[in-house]
Amino acid sequence: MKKLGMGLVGPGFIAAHHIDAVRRLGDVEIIGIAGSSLDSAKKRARELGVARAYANYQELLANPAVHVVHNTTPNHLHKEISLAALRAGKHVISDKPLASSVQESRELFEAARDAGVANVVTFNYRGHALVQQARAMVAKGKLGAPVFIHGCYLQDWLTDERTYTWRLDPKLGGASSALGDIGSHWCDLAEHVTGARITAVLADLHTAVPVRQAPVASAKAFANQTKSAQRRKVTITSEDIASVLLRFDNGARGSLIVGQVLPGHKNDLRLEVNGRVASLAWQQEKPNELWIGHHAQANTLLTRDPALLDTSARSYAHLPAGHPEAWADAFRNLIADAYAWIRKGGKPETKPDALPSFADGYRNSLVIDAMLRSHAAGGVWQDVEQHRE
Ligand code: SOE
Repeated sequence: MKKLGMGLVGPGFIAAHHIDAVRRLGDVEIIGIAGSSLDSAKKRARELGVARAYANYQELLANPAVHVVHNTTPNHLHKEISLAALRAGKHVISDKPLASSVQESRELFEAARDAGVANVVTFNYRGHALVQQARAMVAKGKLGAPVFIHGCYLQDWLTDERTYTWRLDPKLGGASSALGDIGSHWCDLAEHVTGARITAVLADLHTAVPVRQAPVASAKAFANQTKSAQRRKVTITSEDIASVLLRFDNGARGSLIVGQVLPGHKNDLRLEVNGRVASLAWQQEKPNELWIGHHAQANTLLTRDPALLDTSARSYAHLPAGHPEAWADAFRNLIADAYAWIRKGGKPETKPDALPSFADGYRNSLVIDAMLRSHAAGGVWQDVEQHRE
């Protein structure tokens, strides 16, 4: 089988995981990395054992050996680079959120549709075997009709006011910070697992740390920045905590809390679905367990075991029970689905069911936008603009 060539633009925190996931596939050649300068690209290429470094994304796109572009740049660069890659006829795997605004996301969705290539947005939590199990259970009616869909995505890496990230700058991160960065994951996951669409939201956003002492040098997510000597004062306008009420198109109600300044919560993403017959709950920090709740019989805890999973979820589990699989494995599953789609030509009809596309990224940005509008209107219900291809 002919090897596909991949190139990556944006050598930050997540780049290593894209490269690692692609390496685990075995049949993809890593051609090179582009950064904002040749130096930064060279440094990252050396660290990750990648042969070539490019001074800019244009040079990488000009290489015909690159068939697939992974866009791992900060949000404000997503549109420009993904569009250029699509126009160059490349398949594109973009980090989430798809872009900085609804308009940009729409443009990208339309450009990808018109280009007829594979287009993927990394809502990677879909790649967990027990997430796929949960989705299969809801689809097969094991829970009865879902009535309450709720959860959280809580982190603490922005707790210290001496920590700063481009995600907090609306010009670089987009209008929303915590909601766009991690609330977006939860909304995608809730809709993916339940098959229900969020139709209306009521949101209350807040900036708990309104002034930060930012290190002069920019840093990667989760990096310890407290030791930096040179600092500048930055006023923060985007939210670091949010509470949202939700209504779904199947009549279900729900709620979501999101925050990135919450001591003790590292990457605490939880989703619970209560149906009329049974409930389920999944936590990304305990990804090998699925809680299944009953009213008139004992609750159960399903341990990830390929033999016990729905056939649709089995291919997302690789190790026997008792050998935990986690974040990197789920990320690899998403990338594996992406390349399976690419090998089939990237046409909509061959997209693997669990794989999030630019259409999902666009839809997700409509949901986050409704939350921002709800808050800006003083906390009133806002409809989510509904979009289907
Ligand atoms: C930082 O909040 C971050 O790396 C997000 O950007 C990722 O999407 C999330 O999965 C983990 O946390």
